[in-house]
Amino acid sequence: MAKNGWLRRKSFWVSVAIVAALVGAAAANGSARALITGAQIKAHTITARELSASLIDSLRGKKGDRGAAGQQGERGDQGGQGERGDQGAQGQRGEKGVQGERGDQGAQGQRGDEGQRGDQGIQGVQGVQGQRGDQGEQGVEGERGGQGAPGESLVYRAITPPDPAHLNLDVVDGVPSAATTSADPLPGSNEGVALVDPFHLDAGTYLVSSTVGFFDLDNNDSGGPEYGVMKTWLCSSSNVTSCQEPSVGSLWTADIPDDATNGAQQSGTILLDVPTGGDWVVSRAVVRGGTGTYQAGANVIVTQLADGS
Ligand SMILES: [Ca+2]
Ligand SMILES: [Ca+2]
Repeated sequence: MAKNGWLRRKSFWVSVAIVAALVGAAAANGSARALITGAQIKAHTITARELSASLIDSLRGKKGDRGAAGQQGERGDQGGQGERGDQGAQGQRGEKGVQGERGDQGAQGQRGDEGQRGDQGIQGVQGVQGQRGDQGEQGVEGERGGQGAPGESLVYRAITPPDPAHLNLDVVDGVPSAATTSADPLPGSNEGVALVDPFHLDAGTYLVSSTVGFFDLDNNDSGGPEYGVMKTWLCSSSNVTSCQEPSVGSLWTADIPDDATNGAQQSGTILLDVPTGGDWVVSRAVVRGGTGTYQAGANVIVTQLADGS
C-alpha cells in the first residue's frame, strides 16, 4: 500500500516535470508554441531519474494556509459502567421516630411446668362466723350414766302459828326475860319457850335456815336494851331437858323496839350433821336484858344435802 502511494506521487511529479520542461523548452526556443498536455506524453517516456533534484525542488508545491475547522462530529456512544467505589463513613444517628400503634394481643402461651411447693403462709385472720346450720338428726340414745349425787331436798319446814290475841301475828306470848349477861336459855334452867315444835331428823347432812322476830307488844320498860335470843340443840328426845350444851346454833337480835308495834329480826343458816340413829332438833327463846315477858315467832326450813348411810 505505502509503495503504491509512493509510485503514484512519483508519477505525479514526473508528469509535472514533463509539462514544465516542455514549457521551458518552448520558451528557450523563443517560439510561441502551445502547451503539451499529459495525454500527449506517452507512457514510460520520461522517468524521475531523468529529472535533476533542483528541478524537482522547484517543481515541489508549497504548504497552504490552515483550513477552517470542520463541523463537530456526532456524540459518541455511552461508555461502560465504572467499578463500585469504596463504602463511605457512617452517617449521624437520625431523630427518634414516632411511637407506633399498639400491636394486637399475642396468642396464649403454653402451660408452664409445675413449680415447687412454696413455704406455708402465715395463718390468716379468723373469718366471720357463719350462719347457724340446720338442726341435725337426733342421735342414738347414749349409755345410761352412773348415779349422781343426791340433790337438795326439803325435809322439814315450820312456822309459828298466828296468835289471835295479838292481831294474828305469827308469835307466841310469854317469852321470858333473862339477865343480859346470862347464857339463857339453858336446858334444865331458864329454858325459855319453843317458837316452833321440836322435829326429828335422820342421820345425814342438812342446811337449817331460821328467822326469828321479837316484839315488845306490852311496851315493857326494862331500863335498857332488850335482845331476843334463840338457841338450838341436837337432842336425844323432844324434851329440852334431854338437850346439852353447846348448842348447834344461836340467833341474836338487836334491841327490841319500844313502840309496841315493830320487831327486831334476825336470820341465820347452819350446816347440821346428824349422827347415826338421828336426833331431835329443839329450839328455845328468851329476851336478855328485858323485863316481864315478850312476844316472838320463828320459821325454820330444813333441806338435806346428804344422807347418813
Ligand atoms: Ca321495852
Ligand atoms: Ca327496847
